[in-house]
Amino acid sequence: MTWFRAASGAARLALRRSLASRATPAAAAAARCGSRGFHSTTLRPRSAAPVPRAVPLSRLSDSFLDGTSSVYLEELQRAWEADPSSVDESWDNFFRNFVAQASPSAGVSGQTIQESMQLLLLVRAYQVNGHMMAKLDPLGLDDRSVPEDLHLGLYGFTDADLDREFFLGVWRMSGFLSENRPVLTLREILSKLQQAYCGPIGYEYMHIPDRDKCNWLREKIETAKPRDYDKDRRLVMLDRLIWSTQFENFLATKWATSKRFGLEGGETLIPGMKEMFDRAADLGVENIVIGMPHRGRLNVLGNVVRKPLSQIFSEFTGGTRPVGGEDGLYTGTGDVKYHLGTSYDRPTRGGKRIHLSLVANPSHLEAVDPVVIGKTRAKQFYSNDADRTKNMGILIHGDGSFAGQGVVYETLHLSALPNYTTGGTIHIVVNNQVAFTTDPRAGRSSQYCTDVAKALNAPIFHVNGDDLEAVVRVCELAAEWRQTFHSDVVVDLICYRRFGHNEIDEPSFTQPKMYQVIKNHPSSLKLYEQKLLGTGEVLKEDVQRIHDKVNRILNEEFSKSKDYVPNKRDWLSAYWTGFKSPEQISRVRNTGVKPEILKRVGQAITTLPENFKPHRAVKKIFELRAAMIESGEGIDWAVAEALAFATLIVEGNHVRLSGQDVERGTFSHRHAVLHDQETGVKYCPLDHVAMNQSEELFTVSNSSLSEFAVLGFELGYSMENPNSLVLWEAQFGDFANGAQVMFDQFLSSGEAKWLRQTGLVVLLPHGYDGQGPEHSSARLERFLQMSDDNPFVIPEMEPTLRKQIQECNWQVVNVTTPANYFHVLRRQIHREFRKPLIVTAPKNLLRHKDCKSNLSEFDDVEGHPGFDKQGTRFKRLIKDRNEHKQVEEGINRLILCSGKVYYELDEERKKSERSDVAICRVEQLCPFPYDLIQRELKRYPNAEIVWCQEEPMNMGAYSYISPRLYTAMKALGRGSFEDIKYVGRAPSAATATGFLSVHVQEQSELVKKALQPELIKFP
Ligand SMILES: Cc1ncc(C[n+]2csc(CCOP(=O)(O)OP(=O)(O)O)c2C)c(N)n1
Ligand SMILES: [Mg+2]
Repeated sequence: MTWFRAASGAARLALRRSLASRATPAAAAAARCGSRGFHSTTLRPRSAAPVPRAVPLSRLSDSFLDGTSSVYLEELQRAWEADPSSVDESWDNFFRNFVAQASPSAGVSGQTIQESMQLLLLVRAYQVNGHMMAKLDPLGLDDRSVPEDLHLGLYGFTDADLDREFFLGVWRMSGFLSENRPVLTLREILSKLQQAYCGPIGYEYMHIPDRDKCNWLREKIETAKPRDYDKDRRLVMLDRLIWSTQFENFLATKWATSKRFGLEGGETLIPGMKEMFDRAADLGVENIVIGMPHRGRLNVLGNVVRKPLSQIFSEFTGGTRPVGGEDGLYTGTGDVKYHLGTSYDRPTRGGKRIHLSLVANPSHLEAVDPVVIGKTRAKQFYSNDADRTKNMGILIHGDGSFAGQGVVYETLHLSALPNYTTGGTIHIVVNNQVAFTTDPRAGRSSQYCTDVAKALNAPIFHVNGDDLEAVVRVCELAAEWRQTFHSDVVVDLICYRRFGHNEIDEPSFTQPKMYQVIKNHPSSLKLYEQKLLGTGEVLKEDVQRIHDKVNRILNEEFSKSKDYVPNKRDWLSAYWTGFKSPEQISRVRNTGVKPEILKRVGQAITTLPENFKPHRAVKKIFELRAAMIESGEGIDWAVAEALAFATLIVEGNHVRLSGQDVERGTFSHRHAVLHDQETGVKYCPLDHVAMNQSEELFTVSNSSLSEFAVLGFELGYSMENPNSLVLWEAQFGDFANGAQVMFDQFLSSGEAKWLRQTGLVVLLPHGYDGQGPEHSSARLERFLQMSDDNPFVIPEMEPTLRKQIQECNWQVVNVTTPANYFHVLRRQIHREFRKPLIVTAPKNLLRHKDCKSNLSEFDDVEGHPGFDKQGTRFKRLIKDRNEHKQVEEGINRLILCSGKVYYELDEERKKSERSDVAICRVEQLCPFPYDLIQRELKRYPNAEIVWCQEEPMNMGAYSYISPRLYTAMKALGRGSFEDIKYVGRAPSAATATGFLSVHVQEQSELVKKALQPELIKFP
């Protein structure tokens, strides 16, 4: 494994650096004083691009441009003429191209090597920096200075040279520098360069360290004539632009005071997207998953995704919340119109159909990015899209958010990871040159808002958003790139925002000059109409006819919208048919597995191939695991988890676990992937549990070091198909807050807002073992605080009528036995609805001598310990381990607790011989198991009720438990708040002490206090 991924040779890199380091004083000065709008750029000294072959660095120590070089070159040339093999092969090629081939033309014969070199550098300068002279700003406000390396003078040419002929061919180069080119005058060379690189499109691709990719682009950019669209094609583009423009106008007149975050100023986005999708469909794309922010969303929904306009208008009026009607209609709490998602089939120009889904998103800009990518990847899995050409993700961004939000970078970094790649995402930045009220110069430190994508070697196409045909050209090119190279590409659509941030905002407060210009600036539609009318190709009547048609349809749809009633649940995508909404009762199912299946898969996951050489310690672990399966005793956490995965896989489900270091496991307990110590070959036992198991059916993957994007990715993945158990594991639970937006905006509230279910499992290692404030707490309290079950109302708990979990926004568990972990994972799939599951996963219980289960607790055999009245299931509460009768009057204290503190309490109870104390484990904290808690309260009528936790009082489950426990007690006449005795750490700002000795003392004090003979004081 190398430490770098790039394919570039070190020599090429060094050459670039060598050239880049020679900034001229003028360039350096420009860099210092330049501002940072896209239109007011810094001049960065650019590197020349690579020569065909790496040249020994020693020969590159002097500049190509100074006098010594020419002496050097002349010497080289003399040596080459005497004996071509005496010089480096690259110089041999160079001389063959520039001297030998140039000789046939009389005009070229005078061309010196020095001039050839300089011309070469000039062409390179245009390839690298031509975008700096491109006419990108529709408002013409850019005050970019032309980089010095685009000036002829820098290369020693003057106007007198303009009509001299030059030969430019370079070995193995496409486009302008192709060796097959005829000779050209300098004037022609310049004009072609400017046409290619300095028109309405600015190309940035010379950062891509791949000759073939650059050549592919050069071919498209340099040699192709600007694409001439025929009349029919132009009429289609015009039609699409009219739709885009009229749609916004229509909304503006009908709802003059409503916020809609209109697209005005960037209307060419819509025809651009449509043309991109048509091209993508021609190239084999069948499914597109789209993520986008507020700006232009309604327009995209209506015109691109083809959500019925009557529905959009109805939602705009605010009248969509359905009343009565269909059984089990599922409405949630809803969201504002510019956040909703949807999906439709769209016919394409080429006569195909393409399925488009727009993912619902929160206001948090860019947060939807990884969700879209994860969903796309899941679509690829489920459609066997091995080369990833049928399913594609498209992300639309704002200029401010693309540059500012870190999740953009995190998401880009997933793009080439084997278990996260989707074969390339197309990014379109709607770059209106302002973010709310903030100018680019205050919003980013980079020249372009898209610079972040350069880190990933994505090509970037900046385009003047007023030039419809240029927009269409780059949109098509982006689709072609994606389908050819299966990697990300960026379209930077430079436009403007005609109105304020939203329609009721005043932009001139903060951008007065820009808005003076915008006021008098014609729309892109006007400009395109003028262009077409100007050529005589299209007549006024043609244009008017389209306008009339669009207006008529908009008005008809508006009339229909008044009677629009949503009559089907829109949350069910194909795979979800039959799944229940919270309003429909779902049966509780058992999760036990037949003993013979347990044995069989148990053997499969503990057996290694014969010639495989695992690490000694791992070998031992696998021997122990095999013995556990064999004896059926002492099953530990890791084996229980593997059994859950394996049994789900043999039942045909897809299982995917991702997160940092999950393959081995942060605590070296999982060993889901083993490494042969001699060959380095990997082996994943869970890949071999079902017959002919496909490679990806079980996926375990170490992720990049990201929480936000990786959790988002898995969330998106989990939403595609309910028959997949998708898990994300944090390294330690604390780190989950790096993905807080995902928890707040998506996981805890996504179903309520957008009616989309997910059964994503989040594993958050948690527990106080003295590792300090940053490795102890998963911030359980936060997840509990976001739970939406009413603390003062006991819901229906009768098993056949119970919908408690369905009605709750998610489940939070703190499980203490391997068997219970097994069942809670299996429960995620063995039910007719999906709910996120937050698991505070253990650390020291992974190897705790008492934290073991017997295989009989995993099976479905009546009479076995796991089997109770209803069969074998996840236990929401674990009773005291001593067999107690239905009523135990002799018990003086009932300790309720959750998590690993149980084992410490039990140990202390043994030591202090307190047979009058019962300890119950609340395994499922949320939703609160009222029925089981009340059962235990009744069992111990005389017991003092204690809540014991190891977290500080303001953390852990205490705040969540106490009102619910109070509600349960009150219903039984067992007292009030003051009768819930708290034992745990004192309130604290930090989650834990950093001193091990203090930790040990605190821990032993709290455990002792829970078992003290005297009554415990409140609180
Ligand atoms: C994460 C996040 N921070 C702040 C905001 C508030 N906000 C809404 S729109 C906006 C400006 C966005 O600018 P840009 O990305 O350029 O998109 P535009 O509105 O210009 O299309 C801001 C800061 C937000 N929605 N999300
Ligand atoms: Mg913007």
